[in-house]
Amino acid sequence: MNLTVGQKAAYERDGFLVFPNLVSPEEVALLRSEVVRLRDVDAPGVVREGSSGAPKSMFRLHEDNGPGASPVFRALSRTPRVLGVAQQVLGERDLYLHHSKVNVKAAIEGSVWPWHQDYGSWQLDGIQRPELATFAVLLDDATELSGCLYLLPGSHKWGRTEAYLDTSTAYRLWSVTPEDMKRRMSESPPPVALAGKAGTCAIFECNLMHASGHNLSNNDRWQAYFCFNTCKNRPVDVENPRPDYVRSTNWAPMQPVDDSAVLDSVITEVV
Ligand SMILES: O=C(O)CCC(=O)C(=O)O
Repeated sequence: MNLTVGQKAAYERDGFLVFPNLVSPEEVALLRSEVVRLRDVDAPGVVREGSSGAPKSMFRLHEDNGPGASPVFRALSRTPRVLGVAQQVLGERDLYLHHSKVNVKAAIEGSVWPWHQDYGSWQLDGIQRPELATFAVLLDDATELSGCLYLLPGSHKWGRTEAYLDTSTAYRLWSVTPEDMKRRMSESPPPVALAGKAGTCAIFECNLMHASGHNLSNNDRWQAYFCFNTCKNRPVDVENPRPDYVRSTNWAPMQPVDDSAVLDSVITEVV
């Protein structure tokens, strides 16, 4: 899938692009069945929250080994629609996934993601330059009530903003302080809600401010994320690196597959 000149200019200006209906209803159904298959797996890459112990995040779906491995998510991450778009916005052919995950924002209980830049965490992983992009896939119809993602247009141009470790949510997150965000937002265009039908996708720059609210609806809000880095920007060694499921050490360039590979993928036994 080739981005148009207009799309490339919009990514440069706003820091994100949205693609309605990029993933078909049949593909969404298959991806959702994978989330159901994997959500009870007891793996280090599953972060739970709430009285139900529902997963908040399930990591490392894209590899071909490990308890959370999914051939369907792996295939999707390598299609021209996903890998190809990431290659174009990052201007590099050789990419790998720093991590992949599904955020399962459970009905009523699924909680907030404070305003943050992904590079706030990834810099601490030893990644030297903000040359990453995150590809998001809506696996439900996402609404403002169900805690859809918000993107702040143009905020990637601010560069790195000082982050603090917010420990108030199930997933400890390097976030931007409320004071900084209030000041920044008073000078910025309004946030854009990534609300829409299941199968809608977006790609956003790693310094783009984004956040989402609590899920007050009676439906879960499931969303997949593929976080692409360029192979030449792989992290340098750091003391006490985060686990492999969130800071991948598989830096081999991803090999593309056809778009049809998602529906063609079969569940094979994983090691
Ligand atoms: O899924 C969400 O609502 C937000 C996730 C997010 O911002 C992140 O994982 O960095």
